[in-house]
Amino acid sequence: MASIHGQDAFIPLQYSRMPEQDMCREAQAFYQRMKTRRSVRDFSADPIPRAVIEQALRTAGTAPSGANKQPWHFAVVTDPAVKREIRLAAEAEEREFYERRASDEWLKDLAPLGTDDQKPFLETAPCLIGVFLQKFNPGDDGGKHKNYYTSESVGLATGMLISALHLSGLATLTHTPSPMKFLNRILKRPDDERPFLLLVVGYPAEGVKVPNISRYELEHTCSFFD
Ligand code: IYR
Repeated sequence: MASIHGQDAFIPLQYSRMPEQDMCREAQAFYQRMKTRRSVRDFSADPIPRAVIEQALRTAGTAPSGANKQPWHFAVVTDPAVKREIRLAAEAEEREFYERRASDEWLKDLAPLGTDDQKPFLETAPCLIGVFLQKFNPGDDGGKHKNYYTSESVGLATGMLISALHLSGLATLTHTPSPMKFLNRILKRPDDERPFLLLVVGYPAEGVKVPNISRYELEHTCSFFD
């Protein structure tokens, strides 16, 4: 068989077919667990296990990516001083957003969420994960090579990260202060990386409430060509 760097180019897939009954049960069980995931904006200050974060990041790293370039970087923050710096920078941007940049329509769409320019959760939550997108990679020659389908790849990895954290018993908020270039400075990432989003991670605050919103039925989001 062809080999690269002394390794087989292809290896057998680890896979065994499941009985249909088990497939349906697994699909149903996964949905039942995933549908309880909600974005949370009020976090407990209790610390969370580092091992859970690391394992969830490994899961994120199994996402498919363009040409397997894995064009992501995750900056994990638990240092209170760094969290504070991020909060202050994010709130400055959000003030601009709520007072000037956001259109009336956008503000109307956000009203049910009850959000404003105050982001105390950026300090309260025990962990923030800055997700960065790498448009380029150094490659084996140390040059500057373009990555492929980077938004899709990083979006997929982030979705898997959120799922892994949720199934491990942690709450998350996908936060997108805009613009968030300040994250490059604070988290010491190179200029050609794009801050993709800021994931807030922790236990939900005791008795936290979430917006009373619902998800579309399949009829609304899917079409079938059987
Ligand atoms: N970044 C702002 C506004 C905001 C925008 C969207 I789209 C949301 O789904 C939620 C919030 C903020 O975090 O308040």
